[in-house]
Amino acid sequence: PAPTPWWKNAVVYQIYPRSFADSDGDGVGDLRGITDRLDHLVRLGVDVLWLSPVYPSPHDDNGYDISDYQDIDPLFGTLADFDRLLAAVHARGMRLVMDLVVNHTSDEHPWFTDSRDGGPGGPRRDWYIWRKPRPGMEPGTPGAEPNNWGSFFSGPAWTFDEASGEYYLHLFSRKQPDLNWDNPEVRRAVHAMMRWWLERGVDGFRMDVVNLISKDPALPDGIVHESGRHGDGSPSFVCGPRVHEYVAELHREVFARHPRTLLTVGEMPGVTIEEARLFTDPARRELDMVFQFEHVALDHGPSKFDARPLKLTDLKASLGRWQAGLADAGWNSLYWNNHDQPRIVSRFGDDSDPVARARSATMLATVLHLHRGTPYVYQGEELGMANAPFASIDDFRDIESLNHYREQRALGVDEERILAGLRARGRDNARTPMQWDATEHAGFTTGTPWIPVNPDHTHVNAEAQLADPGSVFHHYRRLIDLRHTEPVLTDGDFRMLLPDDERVYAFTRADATTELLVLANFTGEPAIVDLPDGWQDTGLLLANVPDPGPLTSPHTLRPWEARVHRRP
Ligand code: ISL
Repeated sequence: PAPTPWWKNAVVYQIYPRSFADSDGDGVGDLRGITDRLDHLVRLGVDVLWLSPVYPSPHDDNGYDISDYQDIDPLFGTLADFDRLLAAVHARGMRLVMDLVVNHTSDEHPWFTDSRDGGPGGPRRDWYIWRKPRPGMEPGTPGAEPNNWGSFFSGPAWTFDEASGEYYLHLFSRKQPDLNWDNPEVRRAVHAMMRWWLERGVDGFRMDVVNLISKDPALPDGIVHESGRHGDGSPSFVCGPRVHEYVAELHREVFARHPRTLLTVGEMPGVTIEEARLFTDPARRELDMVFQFEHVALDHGPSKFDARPLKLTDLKASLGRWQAGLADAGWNSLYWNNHDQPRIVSRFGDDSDPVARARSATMLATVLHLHRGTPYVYQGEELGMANAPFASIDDFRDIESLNHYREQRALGVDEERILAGLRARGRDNARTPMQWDATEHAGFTTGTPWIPVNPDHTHVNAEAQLADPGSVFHHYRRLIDLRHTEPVLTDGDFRMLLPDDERVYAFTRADATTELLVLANFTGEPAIVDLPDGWQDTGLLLANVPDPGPLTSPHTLRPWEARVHRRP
């Protein structure tokens, strides 16, 4: 059999550069700030850093709208700063992967301004997706869009260009026009750009919405769900007709030509298990792993801002299905948080008092890190950072939240109701500055941070947690260490126990020599659990409570308790 690829027992740490560490006092994090803080990541023990976008950008969507793929935004530094960061990462034995956003560019990218200004028939017109207005409608008026699709960030997915009388497609904001991947020139330009970064020394790519790059060229109207006014275009672009052809071409033209083994991750909203297997079965030579969203879409109604409590049995069913579905082929990412998700301790745990907070944060970490797949830690998660106390709409920065607010207000929805949804699910929860210490701006900046730091940094911060062996940080460090030292975590079979229990998450991992049992109480009350045979008094590998004591049958788990046992 082929040797196990290095990324199967690696842990990835995601950095959102804007909010990690600011070296020059302008209130925005930067590359030198990251370089200065690398020792934090060495102590934590992670293997790979994934940087959210640092390329030149008008920052309509915080850098996910790129206007130059081969440079660094002056806000974050220079290419020389980037090379120094990369060398410092490599010198510490870690690797660095770039965020690759090629479903769309910024509307300020020269590819798009050429496409727009050259008009129909111009040399780069076909690099983007242009269509005429709906026949019989007044161009530029509501309803005249080429189809009824809504954008992910509210409003129609089309914007009218007066000069040419045509519309361009944007699945995200109007400043993020979608590239036309059916055009081979576009694909060749993307391949060349990716090779340029690999030659510079980066170790791979996290590929933004890469399962949305191929659209059904007919662009048919979508169904209008009860929740919205626009049509749902996703059947025409989620894992669209030519997506595997384009991803396999990336492998052939870029990844396979490179001498080092890379990490390639496909971020894929709406991907099914069947599709994920196709993308990540090594025999098909497409990608190493997917990053999918099913488990973070269980606790809301038709709109993501319609927050509802999680049913633990739904979470187990979802994660369990993915474990089983990729058991013999393919690979998945394991995560609770990223820069688009509210903080997990506030979402599936309890951030209301210090003990419940540390317990629930470490319980959640234990459950996640003991699954099969590659674990991801999002900056601050290793401290148990929580959602922010946003008071009014003025506290939000994210285009998704601001557009949603405007749209809902225009529909007459009550302001407090909208704010409740934004507080629970808004992406800015993940984007408040990293909490390094208890000083004024948490050690993030000497200036004024672009978004306020969470006031809880006075007691939740890296400095305090490093000094406390019982902290969330040290629990994450131990979990990451286990990933490196226990082969059963990488390859062992996964078996879900107690699928119908609404309070306790339980499973085993097993290979030919070792078996692990994971028990986790997802509630703030004691929970009694009947053990499977033969686990009584087995060795304790890890727990998140003081004096955990031996495993009895039945066993009473304390509030938010998690423990891992090993046999033999
Ligand atoms: O958070 C979401 C909106 O509710 C997701 O649908 C998210 O937009 C989707 O997972 C794609 O995310 C990625 O691409 C976006 C960017 O805004 C996100 O930050 C990025 O992670 C467009 O580039």
